[in-house]
Amino acid sequence: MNSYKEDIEFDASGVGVANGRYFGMPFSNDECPVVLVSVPWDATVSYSAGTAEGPEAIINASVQVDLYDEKIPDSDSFKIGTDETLIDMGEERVKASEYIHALSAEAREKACKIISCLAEGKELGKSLRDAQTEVNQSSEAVNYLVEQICSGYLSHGKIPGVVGGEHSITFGAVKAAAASLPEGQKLGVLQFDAHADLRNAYEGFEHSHASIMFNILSKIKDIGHLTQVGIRDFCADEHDTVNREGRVSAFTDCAIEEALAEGETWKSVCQRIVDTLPDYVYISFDIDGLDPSLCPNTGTPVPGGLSFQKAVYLLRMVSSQRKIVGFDLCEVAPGENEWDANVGARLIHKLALLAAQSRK
Ligand SMILES: [Mn+2]
Repeated sequence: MNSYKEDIEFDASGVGVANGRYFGMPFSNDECPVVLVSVPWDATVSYSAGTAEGPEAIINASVQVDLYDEKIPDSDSFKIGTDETLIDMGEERVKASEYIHALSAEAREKACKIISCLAEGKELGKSLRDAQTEVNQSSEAVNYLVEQICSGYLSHGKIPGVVGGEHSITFGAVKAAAASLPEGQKLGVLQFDAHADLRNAYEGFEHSHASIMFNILSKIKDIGHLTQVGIRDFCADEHDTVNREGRVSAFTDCAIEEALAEGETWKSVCQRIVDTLPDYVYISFDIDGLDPSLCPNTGTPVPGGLSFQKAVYLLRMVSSQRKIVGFDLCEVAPGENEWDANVGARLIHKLALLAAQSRK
């Protein structure tokens, strides 16, 4: 306990207290430069589900994260908030995250039927086509809700950090971030991912996790550039899009490893990555951009990928040279033990600290 301030209940060096908030931090969101928004949505996950349980698992794991960062003075007194937006549901008011979780379960059930029908090579009948429309509508409802929540924090000068959920949860957050920029500025999106996510709809879902970057580029105004890092699983069409669309730079896992093998330093590669980005940057971190040993239960793991420290080194460089407007961490799926959520909690802590540093 801080002896000089008896009234402070929170001790950053002590054992975290599970209170349903990220890192067990008891502060009101007004006091926090960064507010984390849980979005437990995983309706369109194609391979294995579970990311809807990501935010809660990360909250539980986050209480054991050490809040001191050796590179940032006062990092252990840094305050991070937890969104607790309530929405009206007729008579009662429910937390936005609980509403999204329920909507996700409903949409997921429909999506599973559609995905297994398609996997058998069959055409969708009328009822499944209707179900597809409903899943797309639920996706839009979630996108809108996330956009509204993030816009609220942005308008109060805060940095929203969205915790997913599948990768489609990025849409509303990026839309809000792009709309918050000063006149004439364009948003850069820095994407850590094993996948390019540039498909034009996937399995019939317009807001599929596999289409998120396609949707951001085609449906959101004022996106200046998309820079992808760690990409190692993509189709020919997506590769084509990267080459054709002048706003995309892909630092594939293969290209990065090749550069390092031939003697380029990671510092130099990171500088090339940062140089592609405009002043204002949104960071979208799909956990599968990391080595799968750090996220064994994520939906679509791929061998290769960044180490934790390499990713953090790049985040430090971006945050020292650009302004971070918002960020997300998605595709964390808890397994039988706490490992995936533990890595996720540590990553979200670095993202929050460094985003705030970038605005100083
Ligand atoms: Mn992704």
